[in-house]
Amino acid sequence: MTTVDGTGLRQRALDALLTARKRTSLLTDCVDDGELTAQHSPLMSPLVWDLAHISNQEELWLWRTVAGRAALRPEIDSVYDAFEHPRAERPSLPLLPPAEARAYAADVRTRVLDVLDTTALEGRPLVESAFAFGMIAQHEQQHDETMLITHQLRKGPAALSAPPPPADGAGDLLPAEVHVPGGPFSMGTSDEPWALDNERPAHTRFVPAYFIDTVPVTNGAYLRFMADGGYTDPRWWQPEGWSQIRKHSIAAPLFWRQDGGQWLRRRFGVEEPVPEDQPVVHVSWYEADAYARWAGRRLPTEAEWEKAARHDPASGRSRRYPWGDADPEPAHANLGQRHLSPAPAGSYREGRSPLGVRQLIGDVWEWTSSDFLPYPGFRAFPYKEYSEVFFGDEYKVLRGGSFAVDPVACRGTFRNWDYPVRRQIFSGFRTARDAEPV
Ligand code: AVJ
Ligand code: FE
Repeated sequence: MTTVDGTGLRQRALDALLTARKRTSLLTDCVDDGELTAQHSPLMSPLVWDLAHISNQEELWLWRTVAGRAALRPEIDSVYDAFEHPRAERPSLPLLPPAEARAYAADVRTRVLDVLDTTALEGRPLVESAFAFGMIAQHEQQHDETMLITHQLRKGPAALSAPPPPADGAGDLLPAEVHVPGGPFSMGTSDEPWALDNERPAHTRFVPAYFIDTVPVTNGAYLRFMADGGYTDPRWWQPEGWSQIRKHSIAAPLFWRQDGGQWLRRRFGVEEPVPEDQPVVHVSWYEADAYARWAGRRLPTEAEWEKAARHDPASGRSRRYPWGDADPEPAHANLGQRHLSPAPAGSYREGRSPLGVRQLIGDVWEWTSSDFLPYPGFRAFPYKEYSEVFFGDEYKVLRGGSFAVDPVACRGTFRNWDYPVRRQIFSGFRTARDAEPV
């Protein structure tokens, strides 16, 4: 990566914390106290829970653990422990009211900036390369994405707005798929300073040759699946996915509605015709899997996704991003909630991989066929509840990040996971197929 000394990482940590807080404020200042404390969906916490949980984690890791100071409000820890209370229960907890949550957040942050200023960034794994600060900035950004999902689920007029994404490159004539040669590549990382435990360590994977879609599957393509009876033919569906769509009468992506002959979607309080050129979003793993089978294809494995995103055939090296090792700039990818939708398929020419695959980073999270499992040599760090307790066959891996992901929480190695039934998340997909052996 870009070489950064201790000072550089301290500055980077400061920037990341400030950027995250700006976004947290944007997401929580645009609605009134009633909306902050309401539960907009049983799938989500009240926004005011996320707000105080962000600061409780910051206090726990940076104030108490890194600085070794006493708990500021030990009595609230259990309320903000995500494992003690499922989301559906959180509205009935004794939550800090909005003004108190904001005061707590400001107090923790003032103390933490002092800790960042005065802590030697060496000697302990937690502070090496400012890791704990980077981890907490990523945690806040992840909850900001969660809060954006809550905004999407919330009823009523729009509270957020943003300009539409640019469509540069969307007019380019592109092949439908790209061939990725078979062979080994380096998956995961051992030297990305703020990579989380589940991205580590770097290890060699052999991946047979395959083809992968140049761009994510679009709404237009998905509409063809729907028009072809995709939701009414059990041949395309895993049994659990078929039961889910039957039980809940699912026949389109979440937030879509048919009006006469036209499909509309609700997006952050505004209804609009479904844009055919944009990647489909708000589909479950089962929907993605069914579409792929209908198309005579399959979802890529996690290793295939990462090889397409990071492998540089010229050097044989794995890079940090599809475009190289440079940190994401606005021209590379639709990240950071600069826009409130994916960009048209083909956009972000500058973000393409050496083999020409586009939009691997940003726009929509991409479902892969893989279960969320540890890499060989995995070690939980700094706590088992970030990744380890989720390993197994219950969760599917998503890659690449969405328009709602900040660059600090997104890279070629970053792994997200969720239940295969989930569709309120900013999830889309691309498809793949085996290449015939030569
Ligand atoms: C990695 C997005 C699945 O939101 O459940 C936030 C991130 N972990 N607080 C989640 C996380 C603890 C996590 N995901
Ligand atoms: Fe959390």
